[in-house]
Amino acid sequence: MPFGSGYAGGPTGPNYPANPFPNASQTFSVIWRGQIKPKYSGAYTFYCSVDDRAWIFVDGQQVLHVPSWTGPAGNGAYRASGSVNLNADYWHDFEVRMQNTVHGGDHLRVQWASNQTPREDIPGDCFRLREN
Ligand SMILES: [Ca+2]
Repeated sequence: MPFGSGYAGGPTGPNYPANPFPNASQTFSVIWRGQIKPKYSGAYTFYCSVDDRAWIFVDGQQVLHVPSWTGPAGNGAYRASGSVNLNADYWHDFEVRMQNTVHGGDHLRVQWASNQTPREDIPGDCFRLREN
């Protein structure tokens, strides 16, 4: 599915995240950009809990789209990506996009797991801000 399809003015638009829903007052969108490097190479699964929508990209490829509210983090209410190969010797570009819509609450949590890494929040020493 093309990124953001079905959402008029959604995050495929050139002005994202500015004003994605111009007629709603309690909305906002956020992009977090950085890089991730796991301690062990292998196939990873990403997990996301969000209110209301999220998209996760690794090395420029969309790996997870959460199209609607999942419930709070810690409640078992995560959506999972497919398998994503990560190399422990390489900083992979990583981007999370989030939208909150008309309902007041919001939350976002992103985790990962692999055969050698129990599901966890991505550790701070495996993440850095992108330099460009
Ligand atoms: Ca919300």
